Amino acid sequence: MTGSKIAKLAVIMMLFVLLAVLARSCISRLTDTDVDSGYKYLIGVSQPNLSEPWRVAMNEEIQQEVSKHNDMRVIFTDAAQSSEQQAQDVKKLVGYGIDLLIISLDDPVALTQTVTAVYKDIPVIVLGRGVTGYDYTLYVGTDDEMIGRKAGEFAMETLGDSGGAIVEIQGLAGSPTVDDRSKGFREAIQNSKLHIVKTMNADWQRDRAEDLLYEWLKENNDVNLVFAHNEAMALGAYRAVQKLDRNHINIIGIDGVNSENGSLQLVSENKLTGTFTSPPGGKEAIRYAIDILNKEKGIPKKVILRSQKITDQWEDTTSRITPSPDPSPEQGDAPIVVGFAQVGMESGWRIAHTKSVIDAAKEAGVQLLYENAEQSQDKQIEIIRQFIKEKVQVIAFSPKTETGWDEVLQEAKQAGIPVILSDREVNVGDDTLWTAYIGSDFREEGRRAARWLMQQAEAGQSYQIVELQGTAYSAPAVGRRQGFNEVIQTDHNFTIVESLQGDFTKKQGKELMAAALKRQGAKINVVYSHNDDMALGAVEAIENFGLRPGKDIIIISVDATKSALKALSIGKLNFAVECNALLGPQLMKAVKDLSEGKELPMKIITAEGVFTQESAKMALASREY
Ligand code: GZL
Ligand code: ZN
Repeated sequence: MTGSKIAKLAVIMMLFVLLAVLARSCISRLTDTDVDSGYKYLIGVSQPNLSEPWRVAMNEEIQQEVSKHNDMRVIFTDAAQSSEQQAQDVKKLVGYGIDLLIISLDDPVALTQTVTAVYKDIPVIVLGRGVTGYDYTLYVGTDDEMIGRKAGEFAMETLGDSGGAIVEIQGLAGSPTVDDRSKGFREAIQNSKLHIVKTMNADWQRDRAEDLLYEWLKENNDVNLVFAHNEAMALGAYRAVQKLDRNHINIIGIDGVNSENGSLQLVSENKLTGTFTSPPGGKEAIRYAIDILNKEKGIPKKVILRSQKITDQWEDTTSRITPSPDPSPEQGDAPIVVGFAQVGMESGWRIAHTKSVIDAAKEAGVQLLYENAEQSQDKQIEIIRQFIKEKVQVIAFSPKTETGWDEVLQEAKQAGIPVILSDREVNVGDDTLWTAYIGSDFREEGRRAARWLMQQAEAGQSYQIVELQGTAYSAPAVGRRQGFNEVIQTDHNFTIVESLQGDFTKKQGKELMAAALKRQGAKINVVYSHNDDMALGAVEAIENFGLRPGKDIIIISVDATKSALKALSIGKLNFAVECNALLGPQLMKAVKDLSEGKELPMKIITAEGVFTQESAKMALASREY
């Protein structure tokens, strides 16, 4: 090629590169007119890739929701499956001066420090699959352990009593999403005749799943079902099975898109036996982003979306308020009637919770029928039955225990009355019997108590712990015990010498602690109490015994009500994990959303902190409860 030709080519190349750079920058940069048109908020969205329909749907939902606000702009980035690139994308977005980051992660571990760094300056919403830690404003997505468990139950249903051999195709190794989905699945099948004969990591990618499974199937015949952690890998599995003509093998996926060319179609074409949708959450992310940017109160920590099982008998389980049968003109603006069956009056926390719900109902113009079950499950069931008879439009309650509600919730469902769980969860066979749960992550509360104890412990010192449990079989007692144990069992210096059955009352805390001191004496150096009232009872018992609470014996409590903060500030308690009692506003928002026909998230997990003796002194003055 002659010299001049080369020169010409070089010029053309230069022009091309220049154009490309210009084009790229103007796609991602906002033109000045945008700024003049007075947009107020700039949202950045960072995707790890767009190779799954689920992620494309996520961006579409975000775009759709943003376009309803002319004061908002959004910039999307796509890291094409590279975690390094995604970290770069986030830096670039922050460089553009975004007001809030929405980030979805395939590799939460690699991106944690990037998210933590951004979270120091601007709000961050993590969207989609699980995330590590709590360094973000809000997580919107699914509960990975629950979805894994549902997939396991579905696998058992599919293979029946004869059971069978399963290949598990996991997403990116190390991601908490993978651990949780796998954990839920394995727990569900553990006592069945289903067994996992092979686990492989296909990093969420369809083609990788196809290649890995194809190679493995060539050498192995004994497979009845493939469980893939997302729908792209389930599709890859389907292609491998097809190529080897082994299509008796069932395939179950997750994160399906509940749309025409999504999961519905794959199942109806018999490519998948079934799948569990993960609502992308784009809509919810933008709605909460607006509340966050407008500094609304009561922003939750996690919003867990309800996953639908899609098989050939799919039925829509979203529940809405049935509009009152014949809204006559004067009835048209009649207030919504909500029946609230409160569990009791056992603690300071409970009084604050009740007040929060009653005040919020008044504020929202909701007619609240309030009844108190005085810590009796039978009475609580009776109250709910009464609400059903009175045809209230929503039932809300704080279930005393996790189990024993299937029947009465079935009756509420039959009557078309949605049920919202306020504060405590239930354990029922069919979780569509309740519409939404608004409350805490009790296991995390227990973990926080244990983490603080271990952080402040003297190296090599051993700790004998007395645990005062809350109401037997109640969700907070079960969760706080589980979470605390999960952390202290990592270090043999921490031993629970006695775990005593309380019921969240001060009286019981005092009696139980006095008895434990008689048995164990000064051997006890830590008390871990599931709530403040029992902890304050224990304080009195310790003083009567002649020891100094908060000095001779470390006392850790949960709730962080005002009385606990007072005890902390005078050194009689050492640490309090907050359990947010102000659930009224979020309950009434959920009731309003239902009345407007909006679908509710499955769980709204409240944001909560912790208190040391120092931070309690500062917080006391402004403490609402
Ligand atoms: C927790 C709540 C518990 C409190 C106790 O959300 O259910 O019940 O921790 C209360 O104080 O009795
Ligand atoms: Zn707006």
